[in-house]
Amino acid sequence: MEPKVVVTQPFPGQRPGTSGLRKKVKVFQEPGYLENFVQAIFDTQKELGGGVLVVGGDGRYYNRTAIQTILRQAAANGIAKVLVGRGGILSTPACSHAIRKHGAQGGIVLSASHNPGGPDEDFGIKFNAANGGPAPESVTEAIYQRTQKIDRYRTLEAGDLDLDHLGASQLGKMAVQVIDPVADYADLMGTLFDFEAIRHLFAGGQFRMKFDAMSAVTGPYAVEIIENRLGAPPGTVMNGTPLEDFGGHHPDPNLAHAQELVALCQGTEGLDFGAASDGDGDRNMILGRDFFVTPSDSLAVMAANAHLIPGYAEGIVGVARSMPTSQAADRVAERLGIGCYETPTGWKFFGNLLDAGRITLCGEESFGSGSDHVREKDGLWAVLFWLNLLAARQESVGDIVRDHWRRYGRNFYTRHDYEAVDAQAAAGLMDHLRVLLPTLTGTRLGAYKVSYADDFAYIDPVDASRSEGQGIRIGLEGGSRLVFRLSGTGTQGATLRLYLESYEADPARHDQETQAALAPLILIANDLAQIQERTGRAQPDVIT
Ligand code: VG1
Ligand code: CO
Repeated sequence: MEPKVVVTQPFPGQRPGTSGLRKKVKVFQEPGYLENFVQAIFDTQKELGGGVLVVGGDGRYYNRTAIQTILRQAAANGIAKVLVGRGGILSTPACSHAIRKHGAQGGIVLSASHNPGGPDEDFGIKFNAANGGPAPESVTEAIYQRTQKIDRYRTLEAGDLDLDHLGASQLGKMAVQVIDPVADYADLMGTLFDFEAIRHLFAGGQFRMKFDAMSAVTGPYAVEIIENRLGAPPGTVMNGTPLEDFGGHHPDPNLAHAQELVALCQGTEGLDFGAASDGDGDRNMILGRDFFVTPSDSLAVMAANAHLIPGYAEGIVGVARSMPTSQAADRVAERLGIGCYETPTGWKFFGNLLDAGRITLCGEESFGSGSDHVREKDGLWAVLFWLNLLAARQESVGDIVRDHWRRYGRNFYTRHDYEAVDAQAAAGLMDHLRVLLPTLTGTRLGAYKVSYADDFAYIDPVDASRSEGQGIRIGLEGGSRLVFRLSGTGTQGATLRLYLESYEADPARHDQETQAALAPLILIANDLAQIQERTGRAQPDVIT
């Protein structure tokens, strides 16, 4: 096993987006593409030398190949030990937990999350720091800068390692340990939630639920936790076998992509509880019978009810939400008298707040929620939180949320995505809005007066780092908002995201249909941003 140095050339545009570097598999297959990025991680993250690294992915196409490449490079770059999930599998939250539990210096997560998988679909790579969380912008920027200058990478002349059996082996001077991807994570969940109460809920035989793993990484985790440890009937977990192409679907837990599950929750025979997670296991969708819990509401309900969950019984210190997430959680934080933070999109911005003990819970509108138990959002954690809540309150999902609205008011919320639009047209649309911004405050948009309009910039309260250009925010009187931003996870053209929110205090008006309630704002937003003229699209591709 000889170390070797391979001469290489930079690839333009290896800049990580909202959550790591995501490209088509075909791009990652170009000779040197993955290797360059991995070498840039080792070149810039010096503490990995002589240290421990965790590696795992969501099992999508190219996962195994990429892991073997990374192992050879790690060995040639002086990493002392790599922990890798069996079969190359680690959900994103389980990877975060493994980094923290083993005191590793970092981790490499292989996933394109909710994007489709397969030879013609997407792949991704992300570096997580020693706190278990996605690297902060300073680190991702340093890695990117290195990729643009790189001229050689180190690897080892060696064959593939067996990743399918637990145990230790050696690659050159580096130790490799294949670890159980599920056990530690399942144990952690057992420390946070009242498993006894949830077991009781299932044992009663009345309560019916399904968890849709969407043929992605959470299948084995959900079977172990929900069926084996909590005693839900076999078959509670659907699509539970991870497939390299996720069965040809988008492993994206929302009303558009999890239709099979949505249908099972409808009507008088509908399930009491339906839940789903995404490709890498960090997202969640929560459904009751004929009831969809928006992720923004889910965060607010969790914050308001955290004291009912053993892991949070002593109360929560604060909450954070990404900027486009609805302001429902803010109202709970205000009433509890705890800290409340608005961060840019992407989990990396929660890391400092969690590390500094300023927040306990955080979430995003994009079906992500989590807590200080790891440093990633966590799909199954959210599902177990809701199960624990249902067991504790003995009420339906819908009743719990409607009760929440009565207490706090309802934030109607929707996101409209225009996918794969022309990148220049999308950039032009954002520029157009930026030009308008300074003229908007104090004027009227339809029936609404504009209270503020800005391009969101964030100063991290812990380390004072500054992030600019994080999306256009237009706040309207009465708590309504319009938010526009471009996705940082797509692999084709640009994706425009339009986020809309309005606030309704009157319980008599809480039962309106969401799109209808937001219709006036939808019109204003389309008009203001000239969406149809500029993108050629009359309708969004996905509404969540
Ligand atoms: C999207 C979501 C964002 C999320 C990110 C990663 O980013 O909007 O909230 O953090 O995906 O999610 P964007 O830039 O496309 O809007 V996932 O489940 O990678 O890890
Ligand atoms: Co994900």
